[in-house]
Amino acid sequence: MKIARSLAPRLIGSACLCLAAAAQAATVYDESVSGDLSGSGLSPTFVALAAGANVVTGSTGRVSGVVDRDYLTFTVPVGMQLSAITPLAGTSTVSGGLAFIGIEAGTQVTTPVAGPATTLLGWHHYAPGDVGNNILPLIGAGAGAIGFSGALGAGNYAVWIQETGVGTVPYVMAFTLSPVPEPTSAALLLAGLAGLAWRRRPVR
Ligand SMILES: [Ca+2]
Repeated sequence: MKIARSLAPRLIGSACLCLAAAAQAATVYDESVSGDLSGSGLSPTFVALAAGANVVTGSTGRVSGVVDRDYLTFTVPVGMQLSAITPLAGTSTVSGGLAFIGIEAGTQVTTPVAGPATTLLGWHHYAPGDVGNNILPLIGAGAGAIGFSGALGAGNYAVWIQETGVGTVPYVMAFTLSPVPEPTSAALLLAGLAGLAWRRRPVR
């Protein structure tokens, strides 16, 4: 019994460590390993995301007049939300200018490359100054798009990344999934009281 008692906290501790490790940043797609992401908005590359920061590493830009557009799609599972999109160190743009990222609901980007943005949930022109910052709120505020605020809930999404300047530039983009926050204690209390009131109703 002594052994069991002393092991229990350690087992709980190691389980917590495992959960923490699962939430660490992980590379989920690297173009240098798995090849260029799809260049078609109608058939984006599917990328599986897990809890924590999911890092997609690729490159975009214009070479010989051809723009390497990258399209990917992913699913946010029930109980989770997309809480951040963060350009990480290693992200650059042609001459430090602006590159583009957009997101559309569903498994395709149907928005034409020349716009308008009305079918996008949002978009943002990212620059090296965005490195390390969550740009999801800026994407949600993209002009002319459907728009959103806060995190994006369970569902399918398609992302479009492009740099139209001449040259090839890398990007390292982290897509963070986090659990949908638990209801606040006040909300739980109200729900509990409502349940009590319902139970006290006379049976007819
Ligand atoms: Ca690419």
